[in-house]
Amino acid sequence: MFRSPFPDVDIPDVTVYDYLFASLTDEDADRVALVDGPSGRETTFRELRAQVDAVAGALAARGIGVGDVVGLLCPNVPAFVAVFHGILRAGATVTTVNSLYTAREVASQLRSSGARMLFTVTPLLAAGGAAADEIGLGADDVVVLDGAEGHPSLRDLLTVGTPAPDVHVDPSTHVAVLPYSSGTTGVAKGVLLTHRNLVANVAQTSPLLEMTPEDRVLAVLPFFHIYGLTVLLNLALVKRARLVTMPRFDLQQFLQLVQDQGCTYLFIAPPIAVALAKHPMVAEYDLRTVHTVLSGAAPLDAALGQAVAERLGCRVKQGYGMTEMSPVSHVIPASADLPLDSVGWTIPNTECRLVDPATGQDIDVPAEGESEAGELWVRGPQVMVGYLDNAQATADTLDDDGFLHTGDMATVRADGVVTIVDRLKELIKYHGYQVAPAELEALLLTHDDVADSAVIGIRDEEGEEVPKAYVVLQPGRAVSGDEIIAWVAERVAPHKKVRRVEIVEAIPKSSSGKILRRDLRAREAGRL
Ligand code: 4UV
Repeated sequence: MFRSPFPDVDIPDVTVYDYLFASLTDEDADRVALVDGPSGRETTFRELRAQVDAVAGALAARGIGVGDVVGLLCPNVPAFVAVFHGILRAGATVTTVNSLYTAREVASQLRSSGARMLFTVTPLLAAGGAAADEIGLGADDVVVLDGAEGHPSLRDLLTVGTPAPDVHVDPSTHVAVLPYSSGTTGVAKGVLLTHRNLVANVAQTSPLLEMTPEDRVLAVLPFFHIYGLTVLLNLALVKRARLVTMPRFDLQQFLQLVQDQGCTYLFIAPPIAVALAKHPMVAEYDLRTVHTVLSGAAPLDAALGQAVAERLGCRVKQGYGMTEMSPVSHVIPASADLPLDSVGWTIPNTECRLVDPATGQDIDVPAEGESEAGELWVRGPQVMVGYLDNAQATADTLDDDGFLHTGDMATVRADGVVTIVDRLKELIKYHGYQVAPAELEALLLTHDDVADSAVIGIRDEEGEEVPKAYVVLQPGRAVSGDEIIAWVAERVAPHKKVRRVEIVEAIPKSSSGKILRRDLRAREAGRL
């Protein structure tokens, strides 16, 4: 076992709202909290807090509070922030939904989480409205923030006038957010994250990321994903930094906003690093205000990270996390000079084990050099309570000692620096987004011509991880791989598309019927 090399930090025993807003000074209240990138519209901390309180009051007036789940299907716009924190302030739980989801996927999450209301925006109303309809929510339960015929709008909620309720919850047990993650195996499950989990992870990363009130942070990574929610949104709010929101990634708009808004701190995933390092358009903008870039959500190629640092003249660091850890467990501190292929040190208040998956034996921190690889286990105040209504998946992931088994293989150096070297679990990451093989396999089995299937992640020509399906056809059928690709694409969010299909005679399986993914991976490796 090894601990964080940093001293423990104090984790206040408060709700997320109190942590972010209770100590807001008059001076800070007049600072700009949010800038809507496309329009330039600004919201101060005072205005934001008033909106959060108003949303909480309006929800309380509708009878929404402790024990209720509310869905939030919304891109990065300032209203996301008012609504997200308003729901928490009302004592309810937010389930954040990927804004690229199809109606089928939104409905599945709303149903699983037991959502009683949905907040969305006009461009996503087709998917959100159909999903809400499917699970039996009425038009009045679907708030369309920017206004749509027949639905309440954010303006309606802000003018209800009911004061925010006095809610008393135990931050250690009360679930604040319910993001969905497939974890190490199976389909996506609700991840129970408490107020304490979220407060802890901000408090733990805060000393290492060195964000200040002078920072202008570009919010392009989605707030609905836990990386955007904790490290971007909540950290920037507590630091009283300025967040510039971007609803979707577009390189030109990204560069324009960095230049026009004087952004200083960028949170990215590796595909954005590729654009920043290689795209000719980058040279046309003045990006000199940027001092720090943090990449996470998928492995960053060290040479690529270095190229970004040199081109932008800034420091580039890497963080590692997982939805189930709220999400951060490791990060390269902003001012530390560590190899970019590492994920830095274990953050404060956190302990790790590296366990050989074959033998179950602990791998020790070596006296010098780097250890063998083992599965990374993590224990700390940021680790989830468990999965919603899924005791088995919880028991498979969280052990009796409180260690979360990440399903990632890592090494540790004598000085405690951790490097993620491989993924043991089924999960595929496409552009930093989760793709659960089990979900695609289940979907493929509903295709009339498909008898069996298995999905794994393979590397494409650019080294990008992409989902590949092995498909066994029903006898006498002759559907092509491209037809299957197109059929799946109609039913899932773009990042979950199957991008390669191979028709095979049989799927390799164990005697108990489990797909032998290792065999499929070995087969792919043999082709390289
Ligand atoms: O559950 P999830 O989608 O969660 C994330 C979280 C990413 C974060 C969190 C905090 C940061 O400071 C930060 O920089 C990034 O992505 O997916 C979890 C899985 O994604 C892989 C790994 O397999 C996790 O179990 N992953 C995430 N970050 C890295 C990574 C990384 N830096 N290197 C390699 N794999």
